Amino acid sequence: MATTVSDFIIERLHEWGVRRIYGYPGDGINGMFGALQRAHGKIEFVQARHEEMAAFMASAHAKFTGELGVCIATSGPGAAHLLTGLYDARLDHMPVLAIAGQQARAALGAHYQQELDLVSMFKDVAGAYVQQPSVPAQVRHVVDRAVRIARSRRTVTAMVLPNDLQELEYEPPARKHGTAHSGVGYSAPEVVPREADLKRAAEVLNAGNRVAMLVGAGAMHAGDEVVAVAERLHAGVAKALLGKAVVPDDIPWVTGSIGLLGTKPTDEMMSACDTLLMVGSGFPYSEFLPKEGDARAVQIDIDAGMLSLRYPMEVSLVGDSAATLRALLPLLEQKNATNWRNRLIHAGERWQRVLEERANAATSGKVNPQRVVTELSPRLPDGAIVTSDSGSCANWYARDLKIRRGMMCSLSGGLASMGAAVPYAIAAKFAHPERPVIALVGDGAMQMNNMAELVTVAKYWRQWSSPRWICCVFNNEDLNQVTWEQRVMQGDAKFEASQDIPNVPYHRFAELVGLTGIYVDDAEQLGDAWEQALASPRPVVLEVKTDPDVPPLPPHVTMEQARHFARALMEGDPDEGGMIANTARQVMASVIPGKK
Ligand SMILES: Cc1ncc(C[n+]2csc(CCOP(=O)(O)OP(=O)(O)O)c2C)c(N)n1
Ligand SMILES: [Mg+2]
Repeated sequence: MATTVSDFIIERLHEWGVRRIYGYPGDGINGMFGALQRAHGKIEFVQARHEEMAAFMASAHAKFTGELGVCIATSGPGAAHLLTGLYDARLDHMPVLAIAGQQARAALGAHYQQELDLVSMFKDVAGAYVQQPSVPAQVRHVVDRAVRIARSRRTVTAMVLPNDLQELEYEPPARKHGTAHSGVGYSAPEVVPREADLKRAAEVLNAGNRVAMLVGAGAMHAGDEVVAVAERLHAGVAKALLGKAVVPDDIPWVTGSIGLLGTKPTDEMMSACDTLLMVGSGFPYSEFLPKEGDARAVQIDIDAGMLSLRYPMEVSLVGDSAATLRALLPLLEQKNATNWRNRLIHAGERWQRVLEERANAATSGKVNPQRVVTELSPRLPDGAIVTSDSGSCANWYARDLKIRRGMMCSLSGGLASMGAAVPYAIAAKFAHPERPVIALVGDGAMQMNNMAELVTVAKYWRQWSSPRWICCVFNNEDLNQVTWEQRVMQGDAKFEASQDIPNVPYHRFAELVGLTGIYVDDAEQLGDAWEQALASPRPVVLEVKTDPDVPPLPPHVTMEQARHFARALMEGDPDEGGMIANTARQVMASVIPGKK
């Protein structure tokens, strides 16, 4: 049988190193699925329940492997479903290729069934490269450029394939005018700034007495270099949400997360430092960085577009984080900032006591959600991968989960989309089947789409070399993160019509689809439940009945936020009683550790 355009594309993607594609079929993309089948597993196809989930999986594949993530969907609705997952990859700078079907070339422009203008639709999310080839000889360079551009710019690209084109016989481009002759292959350069710029950066850093570092996902492969530079500068290290796994939390001068989901030691460090070194982070909220002018600052980023954006930098270095830190190190003088270091270490110890108090504070009948994570943290097996959804659990993930060396973790950062934790955890397991994988998920996010992806886990888990895969559901019958945002940011009482969500027995749903379900409604059972889940011979849904009245407090509560909260109470919040008692306990734990 002649090689079709689709056979050629699959073969070419294989040459590019693609070994797995996430997606969902449909008649707009059947040619490609036929070719996938004929390739006899050279590229594995993983079937998600929904194309958005397939795109989240592709994004997570890129995050957990450093490789290109690939997702595939049919024309019209399938392609449209991909968008949110693709935006997740785009905003977190992940290389992802989307392959979408399209109606036959002769029907295009005819208001045909399932005909959308997909090139225009993808133009924003995959603006770096989106093409709809119209003849076989065009396909080779479209594949090559789509992959090379996605990888080199760490972004999303898209290929839209008319269904009749997919089935045509493949033709290489003829040697004549008006054709392109492309090849396979890309290796990332090691980008290091010029010596003169490194020296300018070193001068700023050497002059400081109280250095703060902020590291993000761009420093993920530079953990050792971050530690070496921090030791030389006697700096403290804060971590942006996506940079949580860059350095372990058991280092006493690692101050933890930053921002609304941040820690008090980070907040203190950022307001007291005289020098800031930011590495591989696009952390968005400038108000959590030093006040403009209070600190001299240096930033390292591989993407010049992300430089000097959140804080006016004195020296902006374009470079790979690991290579640039290595080049910088010999230019840095050993500091002896013992007071600064001790101040950070003491702040860290105080904060740890606050977190413990907050997690152990009594709640009104239901489980304190912080405790779910503080009980997991010390039980995390080596090499575990943790994902979190967007919702109040992201607060506990950011603050209470202690990452050790060799672990990985991620979430939908820039897009902060609900519904990413389970598809992320599925992609993590496909990429690293031997590692334990744990997803932390709110009940709203379960209902939105994560529940359906449990069916995907049930379909595939027997293929994984280790079955250890856990989805922990925080069942608070509330869209809690937003309920608190409405109270604290807007001063509005809880709007039950928009915030209450139905109670669903997630653990029983798990059993229904063939997984193990565990239910916990008493904090004292949490430790055993985690141990049981981690030892389970099949994947587990651990459902915990958590208290929605525990406030996900920012590191410091501003007067304006306190006023809004008071106004929400005066408006008559339906959860007033539990909320006031819990908030008081949580705030007291921060003000005077030891007093409840
Ligand atoms: C796709 C999407 N829709 C809406 C939001 C806004 N949002 C952020 S968190 C949240 C509530 C999540 O509720 P749940 O999953 O139950 O977690 P909880 O906060 O209750 O722990 C909402 C609605 C979002 N981030 N993403
Ligand atoms: Mg909830």
